[in-house]
Amino acid sequence: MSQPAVRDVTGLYREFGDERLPPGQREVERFPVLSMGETPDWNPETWTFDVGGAVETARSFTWDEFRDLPRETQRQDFHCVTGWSKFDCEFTGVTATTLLDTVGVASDAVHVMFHAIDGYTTDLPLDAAARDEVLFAWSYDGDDLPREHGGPLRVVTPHKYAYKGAKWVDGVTLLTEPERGYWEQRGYSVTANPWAEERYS
Ligand SMILES: Nc1nc2c(c(=O)[nH]1)N[C@H]1C(S)=C(S)[C@@H](COP(=O)(O)O)O[C@H]1N2
Ligand SMILES: [Mo]
Repeated sequence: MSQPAVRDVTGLYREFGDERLPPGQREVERFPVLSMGETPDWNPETWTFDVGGAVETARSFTWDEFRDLPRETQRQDFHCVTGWSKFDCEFTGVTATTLLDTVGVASDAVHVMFHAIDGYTTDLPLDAAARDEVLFAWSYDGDDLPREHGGPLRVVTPHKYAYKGAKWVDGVTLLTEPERGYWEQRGYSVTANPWAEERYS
């Protein structure tokens, strides 16, 4: 079987700045782990991925149903707000645009909240969330996503600091008014553009 084509989105920085490495960041080779707590347990029998709120059709996906959605492999950069960036990560998963098209976004939706099984939440304006480069990813560099990096499923947000990418994600809520996620309630930026160094609000 031939390998799926990899879509290289590492050039997206040109939308935001002149340099691939955002200001105040340093490039690292290894992939550090940053979690607020322990890596949570995951039960594939009972796990569901729920999309609700301001959508046309609320949906609850089983693991198999989620994995049947159209998938894509992308080469992306990863920027942590604490100052490290990792270039050329390959993630496979479902794009946010595919997922949102599947449920249909209601006309009054303006904001998105991501939920994870460790209780983590993070939020983004709808236009920042509904992008092809936002992936709900289950694979990293050709292998299953390691549990400490958010396996079985995480979000990656190469256009934002990485706290916008919920590890162990199990749901998305479309909102008609902005609400704040875990770090956003604690002073981190809602918009989190690395090229504008939007670290805190
Ligand atoms: N569910 C969950 N997602 C999370 C976090 C977390 O603690 N829990 N930490 C965030 C932060 S602050 C960062 S920098 C990245 C780190 O991802 P990594 O551990 O794969 O490097 O995950 C983000 N997503
Ligand atoms: Mo972070």
